[in-house]
Amino acid sequence: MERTFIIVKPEAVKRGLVGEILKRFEQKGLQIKRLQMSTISEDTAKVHYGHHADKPFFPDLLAAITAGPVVMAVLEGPNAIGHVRNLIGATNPLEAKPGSIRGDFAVANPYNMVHASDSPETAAAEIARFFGPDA
Ligand code: 3AN
Repeated sequence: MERTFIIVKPEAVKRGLVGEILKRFEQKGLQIKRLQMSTISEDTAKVHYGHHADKPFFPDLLAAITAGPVVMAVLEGPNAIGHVRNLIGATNPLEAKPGSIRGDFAVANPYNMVHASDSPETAAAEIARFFGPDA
């Protein structure tokens, strides 16, 4: 069994897509183990997206992820990290295939609707960051 971490981003919450996005993970067969709605602070966003700190789009990325409430979840299942990355689609909405979440609902970065961990190491770090070290 593997666990991963996702964020339904502010633009998706605003558009009323929380249920639609969580439904896709559930109907794939992944189990929601933890779920919470909150607003990400600027300081936490800088840590979460620290690997992009030197990119020209970093300020826009911070503004987008802190723009309003998000829904975060821990999902569990066999190969959960890979399945969730497949379900959300490519980072660039233009390259995300129709049928994927980004392919169906997003047109341009940084508004690509959902974040998902991309490795076991980032999943563990992100689950601890947002749900606490004992999650
Ligand atoms: P992913 O979210 O697919 O793991 P990352 O970690 O490379 O991709 O990017 C993190 C976030 O940064 C993306 N979800 C997207 O919102 C934003 N982003 C990535 N590339 C760009 C870009 N060229 N312009 C604006 N925003 C971007």
